[in-house]
Amino acid sequence: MKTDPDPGPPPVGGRPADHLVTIERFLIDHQPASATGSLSRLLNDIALAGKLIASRTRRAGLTELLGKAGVTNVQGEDQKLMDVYADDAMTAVLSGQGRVAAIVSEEQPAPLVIDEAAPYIVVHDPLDGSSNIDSNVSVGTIFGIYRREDVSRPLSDADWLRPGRDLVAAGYVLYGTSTMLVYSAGAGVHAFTLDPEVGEFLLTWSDLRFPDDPVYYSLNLASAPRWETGMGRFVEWLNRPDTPNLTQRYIGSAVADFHRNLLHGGVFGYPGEVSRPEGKLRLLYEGAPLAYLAEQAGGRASDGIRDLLAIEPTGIHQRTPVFVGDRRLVDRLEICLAEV
Ligand code: AHM
Ligand code: MG
Repeated sequence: MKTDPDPGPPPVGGRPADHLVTIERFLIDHQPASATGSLSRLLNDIALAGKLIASRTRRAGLTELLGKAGVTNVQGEDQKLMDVYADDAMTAVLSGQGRVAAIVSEEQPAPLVIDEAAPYIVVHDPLDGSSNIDSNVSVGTIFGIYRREDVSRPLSDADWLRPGRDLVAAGYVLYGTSTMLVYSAGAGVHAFTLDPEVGEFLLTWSDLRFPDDPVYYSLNLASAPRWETGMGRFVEWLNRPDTPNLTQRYIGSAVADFHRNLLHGGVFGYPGEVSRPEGKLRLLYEGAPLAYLAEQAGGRASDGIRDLLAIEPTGIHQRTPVFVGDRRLVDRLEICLAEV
């Protein structure tokens, strides 16, 4: 493996904000003329949940919010106290507004029906990377939003078992050195930083694009012995002298790895393993929202064979291998996996 060549501050492929604008104002100014404003309000609701979760994560070490909740979720994973808090915060802000029909959460065994007559379905991982939280490492809330095709029909699996291609918006709130909300509603990717003093998300970057020259690849190489052979070909290609001068960075918090690679260029991957070909990450509320954002930023995502946004889910907690980020790197990965 190459040692880190210290690439210095690489370029960010986006326009820095040249004026002060809150997310609330930005959403209103950028919604289509025909829009009712309902989606903008829903994104604002999620921004509020982000503020609540950010405020708790900042105080987590002081308020006995570190550690396990003593229960496991439906996936058999230990729930952290902060997982539970973040899940409750999302449910609280998304309920009772007449906008959300149902919520699918990593922390809930089944979809939570909120309002049968409402137009949107929200899928989310309330606190991605939460195994890192006790070590003060960045975590984030990942979300995706689907619009129901027919609100007069009773809610059913068909409302949420939908490919990422059907998303009308997606994004994440990253709780890192600062709190940042990144979203797309189909017209570019925009990033806002929370000013904790005034309690507002303020525009930082608009129209984020993956930079032309990728810098990072993010793979947990400790798992390499368990991957299928095509992955070895890809890692070998990444490290060839004639290939881009990439360095390896892996946080173990997919949302944070994705964010760094979006700003500075690169690819994140969580492959399947020979004995666990489905990998670890969840399609509906981890893979698909990040894939949607990647495509909006000029990148793409794949499960190694097909476009991640095209996969039709068969279960809400379905897992999938995920490769997401710089378009050419994801294309190359698919070539390496396809070779026999
Ligand atoms: P989580 O949703 O329970 O936090 O698990 C998902 C996380 C991802 O954020 C991260 O990429 C991955 O698990 C890390 O797993 P590993 O330690 O196997 O590399
Ligand atoms: Mg997660």
